[in-house]
Amino acid sequence: MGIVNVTPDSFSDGGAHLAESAAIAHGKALVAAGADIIDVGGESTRPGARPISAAEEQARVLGVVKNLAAAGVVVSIDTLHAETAKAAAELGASFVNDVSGGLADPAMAAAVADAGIAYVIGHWRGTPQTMRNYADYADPVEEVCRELAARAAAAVQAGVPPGRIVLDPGLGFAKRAPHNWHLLSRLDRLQELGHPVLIGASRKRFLAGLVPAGAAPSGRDLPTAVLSVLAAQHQVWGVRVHDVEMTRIALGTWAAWQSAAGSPG
Ligand code: PMM
Repeated sequence: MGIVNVTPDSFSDGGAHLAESAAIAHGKALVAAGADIIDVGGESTRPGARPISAAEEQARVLGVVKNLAAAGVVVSIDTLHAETAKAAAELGASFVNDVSGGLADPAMAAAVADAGIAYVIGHWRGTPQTMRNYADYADPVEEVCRELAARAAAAVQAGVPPGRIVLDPGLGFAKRAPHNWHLLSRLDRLQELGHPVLIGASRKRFLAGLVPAGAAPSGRDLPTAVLSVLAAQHQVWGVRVHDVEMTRIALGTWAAWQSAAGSPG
């Protein structure tokens, strides 16, 4: 899943694709680089980000969704707003990616059910403004699994078929670095919830300690690619990344190793 943030303020690539034409071109370039899905978002959810209205968000993203879907791209709409999810689905989006798992907008799950598309349910606590205060876990893996299972059950209750639900542990959302690493080390536990798992580690702050001090967020693409291979080895359904080309090279390297294993050469 390649990321197109049509935002002025995302931590990782804010402002780079704010013009509609630039965002569309970037989405197409990510497909050419090997992305299967393009995730289009108009609202930054980094800690402390300013919330925006559904109308402001739609002005940023709907033209991008419409153009990419019309070009045959599988589009995911990254939104907290049910109204934006509905509008994007009408324009051809195939997935709603809601990092709040339906907590931000109580109308979200029903909107996804009505639209008949797939639903990526992320784990978070609080809001981007308050989530730092909720990064407190006795057992991060069990607590995230329990809370994600509850969000999935609420979505099913609202009419989303279980087979259309993808779960995402929400790395960095109300989580400190050790929480993220614990979750990555127990992907098997997340998978036991019975849904495909999506991982969004790309360029996140918990990777900063692995690269030279002061490196730009894009300097975290190498540890992101390594994580993508490790996640693939654990049979995750998808990885949400900025640098699709590097991810494809990393996954291709792993696949070459895999395909040689067990063959006589
Ligand atoms: N992270 C961000 C935004 N959307 N969606 C999913 N499903 N999972 C994530 O981890 C996730 C997300 C924040 O990162 P960005 O600002 O680089 O897009």
